[in-house]
Amino acid sequence: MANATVETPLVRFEVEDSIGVITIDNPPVNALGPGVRDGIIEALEQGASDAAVSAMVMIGAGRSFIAGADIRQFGKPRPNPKRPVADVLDHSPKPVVAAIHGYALGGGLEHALACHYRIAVPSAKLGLPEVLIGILPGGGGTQRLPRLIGPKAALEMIVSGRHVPAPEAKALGIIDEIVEGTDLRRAAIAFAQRIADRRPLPRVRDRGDRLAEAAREPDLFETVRKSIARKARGQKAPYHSIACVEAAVTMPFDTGIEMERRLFGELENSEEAKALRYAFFAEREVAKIPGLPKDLALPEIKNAAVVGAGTMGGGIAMSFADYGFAVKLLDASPEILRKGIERIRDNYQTSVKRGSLTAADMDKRLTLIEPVESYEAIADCDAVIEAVFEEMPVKKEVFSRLDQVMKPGALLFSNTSALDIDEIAAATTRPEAVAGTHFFVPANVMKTFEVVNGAQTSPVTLAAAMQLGRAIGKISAYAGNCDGFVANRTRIPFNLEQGLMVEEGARPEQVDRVMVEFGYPVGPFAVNDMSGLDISYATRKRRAAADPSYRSLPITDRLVEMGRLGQKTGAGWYRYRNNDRTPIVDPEVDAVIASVVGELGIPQRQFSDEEILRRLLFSSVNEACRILEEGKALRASDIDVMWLNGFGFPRYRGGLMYWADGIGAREVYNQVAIWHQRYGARWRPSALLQQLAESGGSLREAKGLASV
Ligand code: 3H9
Repeated sequence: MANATVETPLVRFEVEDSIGVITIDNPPVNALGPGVRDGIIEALEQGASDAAVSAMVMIGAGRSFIAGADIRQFGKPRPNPKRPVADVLDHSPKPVVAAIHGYALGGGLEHALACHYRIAVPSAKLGLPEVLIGILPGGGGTQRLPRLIGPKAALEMIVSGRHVPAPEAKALGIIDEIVEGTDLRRAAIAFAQRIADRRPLPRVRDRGDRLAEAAREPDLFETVRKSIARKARGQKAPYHSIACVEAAVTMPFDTGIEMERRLFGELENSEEAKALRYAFFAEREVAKIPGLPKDLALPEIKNAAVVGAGTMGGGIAMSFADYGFAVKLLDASPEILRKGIERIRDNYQTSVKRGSLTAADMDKRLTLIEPVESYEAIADCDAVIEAVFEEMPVKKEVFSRLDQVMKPGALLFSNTSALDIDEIAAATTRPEAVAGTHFFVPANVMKTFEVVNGAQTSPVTLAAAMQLGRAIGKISAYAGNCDGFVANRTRIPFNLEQGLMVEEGARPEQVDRVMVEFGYPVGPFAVNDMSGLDISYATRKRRAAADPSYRSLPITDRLVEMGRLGQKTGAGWYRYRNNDRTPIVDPEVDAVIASVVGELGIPQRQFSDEEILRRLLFSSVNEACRILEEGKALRASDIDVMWLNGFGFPRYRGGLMYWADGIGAREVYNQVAIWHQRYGARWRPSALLQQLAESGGSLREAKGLASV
């Protein structure tokens, strides 16, 4: 019989069949916001003092156990709970069982680790993802997890921040029991009754057995530090986390906890943590399109089709298959289709060899991709994504064909990266069903998914495209229709300045070094070599033909004309040895640069690292402001999300606009204005940038004027 004894809005305590059930009810994800911890402590005290209670259960209401501390509270003054919940649990005279469904993350998992037992439904996910927001598990996680599962497995979880599925958590020893069936609460009460009388109470803090593993692997911590050196460059959180786990092995529990608390305090307001928190919320905000009715009934997309079996089309088809969707891959040429499927198989096989995919999963995914040769074969698909050659007449022909064959209600998407979506839509009799869905390269890997809203795109089509991106694991972001849309349009000035600085005397390897030191995984010239210099060559020719004032890049063009297309030909901006992707500085490139600048009579000078960084990024900031001013993007933070997930911008710097905001709109504007004087029209400051500079406004909070 249930008889409620304590009631706070956020935490409930009820006694049922002699078990005290503590329910955390703080929607949407039961984050440990203000009041939640105190509520839990009150409930634990209530349970401890109630003679009718023999054991307790901690469970989450709604869709999750506890997703962690309330991230919105970090960096702000906040009341501390009366005592750490874990201390109260450690001193509890009665056993407490954590009953986990949905997510037990960060502080949520740390609460569970301080409980005496943990059970979970099979679909639950557990993790300590603090490192992903620039902090470390500050609620005892770095001390308890290694004691429970051994330092090696704990390090892997804490340093990666990954979500561990319940069955794996059981195998690791985090979970005591997996609960089948639908009633977790009932199962938890039954479990609590079973263990109610067992003594001593199993406290993770008292365990030492698994820590001994570290002695058998004396290099463990150093090896992990080395293994993350490249990825964690410029960041403190991963290293502080490792230091804490090391403390778990070398120090008494309470000393380890003190160290964890101290290092957590150091990280909470670090620049890296602030930037990563911003990125976390920006990635949630980007899903929201103001003005779209919330209750739109969206068509269900059960099967999709991709037109064009080239590299891009193949990557898009893989994106669907990777998320369990059946997809038809259409190409009129049987030869291209055969090669396309082969390329997909090769890609999957590489993943199998690397160990990131099982052979069985590869087979499953391959069977989801059905090659077809006729438009009629895709007519009944719910959505189709065109990924043919990037030329307007070709796109129009495809859309006119799609218009003839596709069933009513089908969504027609174009993967164009720059072309006018309205002109493409005009090739159909149903422009309301047409939108752009721009994937980045490689399509199956990159997360940015730009959804381009045409003048006639209906709200349902727009919302369905956004939803589709999320369904295949992408981060959907709104873009208005303009040449290059939002992501590429903000990136084009960067690419131009990169080429021009080399004409003026900067070395490609200097530019690459500056950007790698800034935090990019690879420098922009090395990236050009990876993607192939010939790709941008075609785009440049198209733009030059359309716009007589277009500034071409004669050095790059010369390299292409010499057959130096990048890694695929063994030479581009750099030289490459057989089967080795390490760029080697090549005197032949120096000769090309010298000859082109000699012909054009461009004076040469030295560049400081700072000038290179600012010239590349400020040009993009200025363009981003112009895009916002035109209402083609909704928010500056959306642009940051695109740069983080599409262009490799270092996440711990928050994104293009966040980074520039750290310098300040005034300083950015002043520099842009100076370069406008020196270099001419392409540096004309955007009106929005000027306005923000004058008003002291925030770049990262800038909003576009679009209304959907
Ligand atoms: C921590 O625990 C520190 C401790 O070690 C020690 C401290 C002393 N706080 O992502 P969604 C919001 S650090 C505040 O769209 P999903 C989110 O903003 C924390 N808000 O749903 C969104 O709000 P809105 C460690 C949060 O189903 C709404 O909830 N934990 C938090 O795709 C729905 O979120 C983490 O880092 C939070 N902790 O994914 C976990 N979590 O509707 C962070 C979510 O206004 N969270 N919100 O836009 C996640 O990874 C995902 O949200 C989760 C659900 C996987 C849980």
